[in-house]
Amino acid sequence: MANAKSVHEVTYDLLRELGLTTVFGNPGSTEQTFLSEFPDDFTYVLGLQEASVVAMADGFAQSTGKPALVNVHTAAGTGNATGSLVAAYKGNTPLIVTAGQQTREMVLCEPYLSNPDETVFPQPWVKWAYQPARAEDVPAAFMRAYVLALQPPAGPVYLSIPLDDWERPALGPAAIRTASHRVSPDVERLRGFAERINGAQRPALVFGPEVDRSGAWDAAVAFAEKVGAPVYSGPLPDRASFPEDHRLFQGQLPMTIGGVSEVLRDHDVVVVIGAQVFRYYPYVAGDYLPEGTELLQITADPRLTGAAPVGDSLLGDVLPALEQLVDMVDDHSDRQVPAAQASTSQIDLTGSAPLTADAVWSTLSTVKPADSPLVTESTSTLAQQARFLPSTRPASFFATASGGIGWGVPAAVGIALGDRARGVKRTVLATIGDGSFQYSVQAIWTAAQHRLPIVFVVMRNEEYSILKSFAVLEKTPGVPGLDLPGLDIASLALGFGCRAVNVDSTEKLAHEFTNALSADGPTVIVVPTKPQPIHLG
Ligand SMILES: Cc1ncc(C[n+]2csc(CCOP(=O)(O)OP(=O)(O)O)c2C)c(N)n1
Ligand SMILES: [Mg+2]
Repeated sequence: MANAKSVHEVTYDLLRELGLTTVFGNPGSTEQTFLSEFPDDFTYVLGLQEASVVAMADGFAQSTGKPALVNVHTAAGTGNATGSLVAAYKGNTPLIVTAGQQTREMVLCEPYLSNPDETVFPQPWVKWAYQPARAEDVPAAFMRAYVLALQPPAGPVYLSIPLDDWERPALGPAAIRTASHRVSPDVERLRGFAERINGAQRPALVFGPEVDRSGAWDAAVAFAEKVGAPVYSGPLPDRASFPEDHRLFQGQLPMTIGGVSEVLRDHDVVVVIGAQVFRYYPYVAGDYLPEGTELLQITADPRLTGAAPVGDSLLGDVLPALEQLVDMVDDHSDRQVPAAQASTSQIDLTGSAPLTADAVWSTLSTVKPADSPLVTESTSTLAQQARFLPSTRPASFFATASGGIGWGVPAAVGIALGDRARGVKRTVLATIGDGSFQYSVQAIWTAAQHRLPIVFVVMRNEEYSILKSFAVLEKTPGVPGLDLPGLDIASLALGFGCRAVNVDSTEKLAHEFTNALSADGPTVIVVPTKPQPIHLG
């Protein structure tokens, strides 16, 4: 055993084989034994707080379509990371999150900065949490973590590794394994679904984030066109899954039980593909489905088949499901589908500050390059985004899957890093509320250090605007803590090393946005905006 490789060497060999050569992290004393002798062909992406570290890795994995590797500091770092883990779990992002642990010699007596109950702490937001029973098991534990992270439904996994494991002799080279990334649907049941779709008079389709994630955008279009049915997006999507300028597209379903039921009233069969039934948010009572409407669901996630309150479900990856289903359904491509009702609300394009949400989004629609992906976390202006900047391409729309804010800024950074890693040149547009901008603000430092092509447009309405609309819905006057005075966001951005500019008119917004497109690094554009009250019921 004198010349045996160390656990450190064998693990790095394995990570290299698996293509996991980018480590997103924030280091501590318990991680330095892993990071020691960091190989030249690996990249360490430093995030200044763990919420940013994990959400950057999430964006990176979503851009590259591959798992990403994270390293955080024992219990304290895991705690900071947890909000972002929730989003990765809900968004089916394959992440291998590692954390250091105090040395095995001392761990029983709970030294400073140890991670007791290390496999319990990240639950339930990881698919698997493990601390190897022996140092020699570390490489194989990584292999198992990789397989589990990718296997449907994909998601984060967690490894806690005692700091003294890395220098121990390894058992030998790690066994490299593969596992399937897709689980095919049961064909018999798919045929049954096809028959019910063929028997429908007025079917409707609802597509959700799994469609885009599984590369099924074109398959969804082909299926919808053959069925000749109106298409909705599930509520609060974290990815767009259908061209939102397509003649069949009707918009997003409402976020409430009552609202969804109302919209689906005229349909006899509703087919939900790659989405939860449904991602409800405010409680507005009603029937889950209108009388006489049947619901069919196809998803790769057994939690979502379980959570559906109504309907019949089929478990399986949506790409093979759509590819098979399209050959099983009758051709109704000539069925008349009325175009979506365009919003009739008046557009307020007030040209000087504070700008309306309409003015900001319509201006962005005139200057955003067609290939720029949109990352959005501007909670009170979802309607303006849908109206002025619909998604028309795959892998071009990203939002938090959990509803926790503080995901958008670091995710935009990760997406830009992922684009660069796979050789794609495009500028990321991140539209962020002034409240949401603060939660993981330090991610913009990473963007500046890597000179990433990102334009952050921060809507400075000086409040948590959506929560004021919730106060109306919930009839809760007098809630404190909803105003945000005294934040100089451009100065913050400058302090983190970004270009930053305040704009006070639509012309200046357009001008600065265009300048930012050719800048060598990220720009933060701060736009004073009028609060945007919305009707949530
Ligand atoms: C981690 C987290 N904390 C708190 C909330 C509750 N919350 C939802 S929206 C919101 C305010 C968002 O404000 P801003 O980004 O300024 O957008 P606006 O509503 O003003 O458009 C808050 C605090 C949340 N969703 N996630
Ligand atoms: Mg705000």
